[in-house]
Amino acid sequence: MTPLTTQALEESLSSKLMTNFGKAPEEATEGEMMRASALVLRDIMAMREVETRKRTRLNRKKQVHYLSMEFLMGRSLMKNAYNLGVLPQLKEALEHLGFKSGDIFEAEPDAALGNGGLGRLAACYLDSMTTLDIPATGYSICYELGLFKQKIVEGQQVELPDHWKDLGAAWLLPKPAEAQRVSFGGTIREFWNDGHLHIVNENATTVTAIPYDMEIAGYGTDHVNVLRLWDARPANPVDMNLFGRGEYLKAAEEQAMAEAIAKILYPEDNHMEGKSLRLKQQYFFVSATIQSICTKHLDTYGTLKNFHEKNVIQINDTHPTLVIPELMRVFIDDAGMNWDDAWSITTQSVAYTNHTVLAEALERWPQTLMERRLPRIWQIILEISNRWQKRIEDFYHDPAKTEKMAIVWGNEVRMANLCIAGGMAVNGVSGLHSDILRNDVFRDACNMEPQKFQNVTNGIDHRRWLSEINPGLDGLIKDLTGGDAYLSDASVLQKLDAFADDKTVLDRLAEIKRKNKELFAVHAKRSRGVLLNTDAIFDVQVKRLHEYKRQLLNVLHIIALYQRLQDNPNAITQPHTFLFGAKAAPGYEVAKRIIRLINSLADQIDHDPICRDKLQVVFLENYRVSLAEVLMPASEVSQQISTAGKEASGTGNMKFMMNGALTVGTLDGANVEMHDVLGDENMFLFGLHADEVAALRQEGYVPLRWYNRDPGLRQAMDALRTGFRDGVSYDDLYQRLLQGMGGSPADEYLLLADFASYCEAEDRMTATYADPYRWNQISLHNIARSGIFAADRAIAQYADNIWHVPHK
Ligand code: 26W
Repeated sequence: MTPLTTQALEESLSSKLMTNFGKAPEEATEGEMMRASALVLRDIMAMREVETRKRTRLNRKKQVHYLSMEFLMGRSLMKNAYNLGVLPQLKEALEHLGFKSGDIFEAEPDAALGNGGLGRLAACYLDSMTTLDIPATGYSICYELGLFKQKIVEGQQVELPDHWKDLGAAWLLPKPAEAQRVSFGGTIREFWNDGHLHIVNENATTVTAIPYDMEIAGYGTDHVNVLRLWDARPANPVDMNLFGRGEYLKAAEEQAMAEAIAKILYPEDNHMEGKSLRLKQQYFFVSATIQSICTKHLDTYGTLKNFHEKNVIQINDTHPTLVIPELMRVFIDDAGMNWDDAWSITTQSVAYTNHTVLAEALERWPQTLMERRLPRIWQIILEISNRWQKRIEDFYHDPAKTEKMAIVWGNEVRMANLCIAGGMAVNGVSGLHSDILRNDVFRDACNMEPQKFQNVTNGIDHRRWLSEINPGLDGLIKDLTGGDAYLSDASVLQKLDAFADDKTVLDRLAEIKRKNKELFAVHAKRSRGVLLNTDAIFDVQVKRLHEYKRQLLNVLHIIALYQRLQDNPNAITQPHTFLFGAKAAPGYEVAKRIIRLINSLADQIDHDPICRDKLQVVFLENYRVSLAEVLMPASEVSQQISTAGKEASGTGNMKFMMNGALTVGTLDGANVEMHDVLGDENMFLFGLHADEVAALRQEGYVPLRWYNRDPGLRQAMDALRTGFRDGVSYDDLYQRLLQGMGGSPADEYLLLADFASYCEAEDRMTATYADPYRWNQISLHNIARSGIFAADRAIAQYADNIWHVPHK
């Protein structure tokens, strides 16, 4: 690796500023300096990328293609400098040129090309695949607007557009020579020639896909991979015939359709809407990607017959499912293969990861939409579906099973079933979740092809989520474990367990947390004007807002605490600050009401002198990757309180754990594996287990019974109806829990059933906090045992068990 000196960086920065912005360092804005820094690092990575590609080609290595509609990258400047081993030098160079390096890092916008867990996972995995020297490429859409920015106005969420590219495009390397053409609509004509059936798509609308590559540097390696983001352009800028006839609008139509494709990221998380534009986005990026992979493969090998030996396509949930019929299309229509050969290669190339069991999130597309927008793809899907159905019938001889497992049924295309039929592997993202897939959601398919079903528990990039964002803790770990080995082998963290009775170590740990809390308080004051009490427990729930994640349960408990305080001003001895951060999908009304409720409650508590220095609630606006990066190191309590069986894994839970926060949680998703390594004594478990949830639903859950039985619960619930000092009533939420509304059952996510148990867990947690020695001990155990949640471990499992590619 080429060590880059401070002086060399200074010179490169000055020259980039000059050539790109025509400015000397003293004239440049922070934004310009941030872009110049990106360009300097991009140059280094581009050179290494070329070398990496050469090695891959020369050694005929198998490649991984990771397809995802979302990559929630966040900021890249500090991350890339860190991985390239030049972070200290870059900071110094920036200071020498008259800038505060912190301000330059802050000037970078988050690349928010994702909603939440699924998108952030893809970003962490790019880092690990690269660090483990796996030849891998990520593929997605180069959205013009990332996930909306959230403003809170009078307690309510307002969405603003996120023009991330204004500065963020500095990372993007356009590769127009590798553009692809993607066809929509038109009609299919079949004809025989030279004894072959030929299929052509006529009168289709063509969109050009232009790749923009974002370089990904690994840690401790020269290996560089890329994230390829496709932008959409009209293939024919204007229809000159129409234009000549004066039909200007019509002439521009194709252009508008093309440009709409890469305009926005859909902000729905865990809720499927059958929007035609979304389907176009999916096919657009899938088709461009498959053509790009096949072109490169042909360049190297001259045939597609060995495609599966040299490529594996991992799809992040069902959003890129169309890779299956698209591969078939290329193999059959373009390469002239017969169906059986094409199917054999396809089904040995594609692997599918499922990330949710929520029924409303499972993708189903109307047949008519497929037929009209993607006529050739529809033909292929129908053929796959017919053959699959025959297999099910031969295996089960049971119409009920056929109906459940069918791909095309009731005028819909079910994407998950298409993935199961056309993929070589199906995996869930935590032990519990994979069990639920095998025994419940995909039970019949699993019974037919058990070898396909696997588990790979999620992981996070511990270099970003620990070392980079928590330098204090990073320093302690390096001191205690004797160096930086833990950066490339997270299991080294286990060594920390040996210091659980070492008072000086525990004191240092406490001191690091205290400093991080203060840093966060400064950040909150500066960015939002909120004053945080750093003597209080920082009790945090940050994640997308969804009913199954039960932010409302957290709220009910806080209301109960507040009411306790009303009855007895000495009821709280330990100051407690509850922090929330969450974006709601813009069309998800209930989620938006819950945000408003949190803000109403925060305002009430803020204005009640009884709560001073005792109780505080803060809603953090615009929760995003870069906010999480300051919040995680400062957090003491991690709220992971979803209804058991609903959170596929969770990854925020892992970030908190690595930064020494203690978890209050249900036995759901990866919390189960967390509990396996921590035991009851090192986390605060509560609530029904997944099987008990199922049983309670089975016998008929009546939340009113819990309401009637528990006066504390009743009082907290009733406060929803009356509301708080701003006069807003939350009777709608109250009714939703007790009565159910608009077809959804009363208290669908069992908040009332878990309320008492949750309050009790929070009490246990607060009592433990009163014993700092014990608390810090638990915190240390959490950090020590978090190594299993490193993305490196997860990627090694994908590589060994699903992709069959070698790795470092
Ligand atoms: C079609 C609309 C839509 C959009 C996004 C449906 C489903 C999704 C995602 C699959 C939702 C998601 O992000 N799931 C989360 O994935 C994480 C990574 O595996 C898990 O840790 C979370 O538990 C899961 O909710």
